[in-house]
Amino acid sequence: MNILLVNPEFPETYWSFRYALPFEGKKCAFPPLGLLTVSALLPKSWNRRLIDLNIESLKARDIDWADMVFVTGMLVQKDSLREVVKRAKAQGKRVVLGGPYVTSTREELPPADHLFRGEAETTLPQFIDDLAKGCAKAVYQAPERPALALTPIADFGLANMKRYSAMSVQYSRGCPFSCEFCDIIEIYGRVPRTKSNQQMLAEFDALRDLGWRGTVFIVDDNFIGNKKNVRKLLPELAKWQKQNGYPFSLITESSINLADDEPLLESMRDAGFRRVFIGIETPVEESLHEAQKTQNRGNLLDSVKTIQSYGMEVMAGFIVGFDNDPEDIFERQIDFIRKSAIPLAMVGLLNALPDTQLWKRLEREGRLLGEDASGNNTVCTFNFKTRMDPALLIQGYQSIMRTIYSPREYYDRTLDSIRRTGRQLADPQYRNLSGLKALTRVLLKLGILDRERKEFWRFFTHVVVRHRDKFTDSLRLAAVGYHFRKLSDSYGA
Ligand code: B12
Ligand code: SF4
Repeated sequence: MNILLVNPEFPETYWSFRYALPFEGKKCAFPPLGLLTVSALLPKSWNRRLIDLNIESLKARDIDWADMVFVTGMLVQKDSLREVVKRAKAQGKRVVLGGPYVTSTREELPPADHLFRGEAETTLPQFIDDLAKGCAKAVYQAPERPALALTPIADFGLANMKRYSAMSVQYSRGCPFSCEFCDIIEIYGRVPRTKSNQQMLAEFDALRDLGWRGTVFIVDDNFIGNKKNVRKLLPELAKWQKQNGYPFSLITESSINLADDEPLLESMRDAGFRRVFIGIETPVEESLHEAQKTQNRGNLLDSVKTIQSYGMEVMAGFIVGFDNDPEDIFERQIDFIRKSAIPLAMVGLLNALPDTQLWKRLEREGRLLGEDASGNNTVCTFNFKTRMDPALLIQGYQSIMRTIYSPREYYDRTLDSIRRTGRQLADPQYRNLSGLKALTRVLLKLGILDRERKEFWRFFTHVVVRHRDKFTDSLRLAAVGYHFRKLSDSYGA
């Protein structure tokens, strides 16, 4: 049996890092872990190949080779996903669809042969059984969410590792909080399930054995969702990192209450966590209350500072468009972002994702505009009637983007972040030749060709004089800042 696993194309968003990746000589930020996991659930005797449309194109002969085509996707990938299904069907192939889009959408799906809603750890083995008996079903939905003890080590070797800037592993699924706009809790549940320490160490071993060195993204919805287990895992990770010479620089996502637990922060630092993404959303208390984001309480700026003081760069999500947003929301967001020293501030417009609490409330209030959200919250569209005039919201949103990614603002914020995070281990991937190439590309593009080169040299000089230990990290941040600036420009901000 030949299985072709296809990851559809992403549009340009913050997370595509499309303008930053060429500096590193990479094509895509992260591999599609869902598909690599699905691959590991298939019988060992089956042949499999991965085509990630974010690094290569799908050719007719790739489809020809396959007996079945497995496609994944998020909402933002739906156009590309539809195209892949169309092509595979046109070539007469059996098509299997799964992933977050298929799981959560209410839209009509393309004509696949088999749909997998939810996680596949129990349903895929069932499908393989049914297929052998000639009675495979059209839709598979597990009666309950699977224990992660059933999740095999992903087939990392299937991915062309050289083309990605980071590798991904997953420790837990689900989040204990109940933010109104969030679809994580609808898809993956409110009881965080974790892998065992042995499973995690085996995944780290697997990546090390495949030769991976550099960034590893622990792609949890909320890494500290199950604090009891995380506390037991971290010392083991720290030990592993030390024994292996710190090959991985870790990134993850967490709720902001991480700042209230300094022993946990200390363990994360020791285990090699260098960046953490946090959903801050807004500095406006009434809007946080509306979003049921109860964990974002107290002085959020102080919480960010505490996390940074443990050597972790804070990245964060921000949202405008809540019913309770005051007229000066845009200035308040800019002010917060400036004071927080968060270089990568991902600001988006509120969108109602299918089946979320927000979606249900807006439906009750008759405010839905009848379209699924695009999934891309940086595109200036709404799928519900906003309280604030939509034109004002878009204008304000663009003014935030224009301000926070203007080179002076961005570099100042980045220098503040560098100061606050203090001395840390260097990112391993920059110790080699590819680091040298990246440096040349950054100097050429940002230091010579770019119209904002004066600001770059001001930043660069500061780094060389005062923060030489953060040199490679600074180059990464300069490249990412360029990506955000280009993106803001392309949105007309
Ligand atoms: C890592 C991650 C990313 C990474 C990249 C992931 C990648 N390359 O695929 C980055 C950071 C780039 C990213 C970006 C975004 N992401 Co994201 N991301 C995640 C996260 C946290 C983990 C994904 C992962 O690897 N999971 C681990 C695997 C094992 O789980 P899985 O993919 O669900 O796969 C299982 C099942 O779904 C199923 N399955 C999956 N595919 C298939 C296929 C077949 C054929 C079968 C049978 C089964 C199957 O089997 C697997 C095992 O059970 C998820 C949340 C989550 N918990 O999954 C959000 C999530 C997928 N992202 C989401 C969103 C909204 C985004 C962004 C749009 C955010 C934004 N506003 O910009 C961007 C868009 C990307 C872009 N470039 O433009 C949403 C998607 C919502 C939706 N309904 O589609 C999620 C669910 C989280 C959320 N609510 O924010 N993301
Ligand atoms: S903390 Fe994050 S993952 Fe958890 S419910 Fe809120 S938005 Fe969703």
